[in-house]
Amino acid sequence: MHWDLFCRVVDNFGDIGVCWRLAADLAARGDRVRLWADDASALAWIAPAGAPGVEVIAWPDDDDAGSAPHEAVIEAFGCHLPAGFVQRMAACHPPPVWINLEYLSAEDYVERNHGLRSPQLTGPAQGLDKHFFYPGFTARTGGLLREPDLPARQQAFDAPAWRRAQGIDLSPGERSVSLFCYANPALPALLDALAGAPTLLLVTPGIAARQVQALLGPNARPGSLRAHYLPPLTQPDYDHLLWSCDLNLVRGEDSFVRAQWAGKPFLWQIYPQDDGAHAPKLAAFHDRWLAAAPPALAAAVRAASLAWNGLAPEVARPAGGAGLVLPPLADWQAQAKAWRKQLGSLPDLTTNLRAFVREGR
Ligand code: TRH
Repeated sequence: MHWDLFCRVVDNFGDIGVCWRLAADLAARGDRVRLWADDASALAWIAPAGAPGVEVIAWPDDDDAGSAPHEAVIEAFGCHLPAGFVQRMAACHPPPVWINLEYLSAEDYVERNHGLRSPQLTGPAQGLDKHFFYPGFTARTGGLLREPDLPARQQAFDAPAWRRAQGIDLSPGERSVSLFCYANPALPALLDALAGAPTLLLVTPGIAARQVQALLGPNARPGSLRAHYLPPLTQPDYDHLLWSCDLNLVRGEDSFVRAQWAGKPFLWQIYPQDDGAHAPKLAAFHDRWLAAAPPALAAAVRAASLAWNGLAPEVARPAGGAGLVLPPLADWQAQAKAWRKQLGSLPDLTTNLRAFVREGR
């Protein structure tokens, strides 16, 4: 199969990160992908070597004479395709299967809307159908990106060797925690919670590093917390970071999914929205994620997640406490593996997408 995948970078790295991962997964299965991106600059560190079968192309001008559309066209995250390209889609017989790949959510509307057809009634797209494709956590959604060889790669992974190769020196008895976050007022509380045991904090570059440096400063905090500042990692090496750690702090969409495939305890900082829409989105994920966990653990993880996202009810703050209490990692580890097993029983997103297009032709 041949795909046109369109990506506009809104901000941060998830739009291009998700689109790259999808393009590389399609190509690894023998397909060919044209990835049209308005800003592919982050691929220089996310995927410096590129991938066979993926052609990265600058976003076309609306009126360009442009390429003939392939049999499947993905409009990622509602990025609005160039009008000239849509006109050429409408002139194809049969027209391409046109898919709007939506943002990931655990909310109920996803199952209701997944796969819906949207007839286009006006403009250059008149007569075409667009289909909504929702990633998700259940069999009635499009599923999650998961490469077929992921479990084998995880099985073969040698964490100490990888850390040595990265120049990460973990002391005996020290736990390792990765940090990838937005600006987060709960970071001091997290550092306080981590300082309770010997901890090496592996800090990703950018906003996470700036916050930790400001908080730890030259006189590292009392207690047993120390920081190691990472360079930008490739996507495979970011996976290796998640697999090597005892606890992962992730954000956005793609790292959030990768933390779940890592099968390690994690806290997700959801992309904050001014209208507060992120709160019910986080709650919906908690409900699915923790449904099968022991009730006491579920309550502790939910409380820590709400605190990390600045959504804990004030009354929940321990009197005089840091306001963020981490559950015992051993109990949490069992829940993380059980959740990964549950997700792993579902077809992955790329498998579902390819089947959807085959049925639509
Ligand atoms: O960067 P993000 O916050 O992106 C977000 C989300 O996509 C969110 O849905 C969207 O609304 C918002 O942008 C605009 O987080 P995310 O989704 O985890 O994307 C980061 C990507 O960068 C992911 O593919 C992992 C990758 N990455 C690396 O490859 N190496 C690294 O060192 C790090 C820190 C990340």
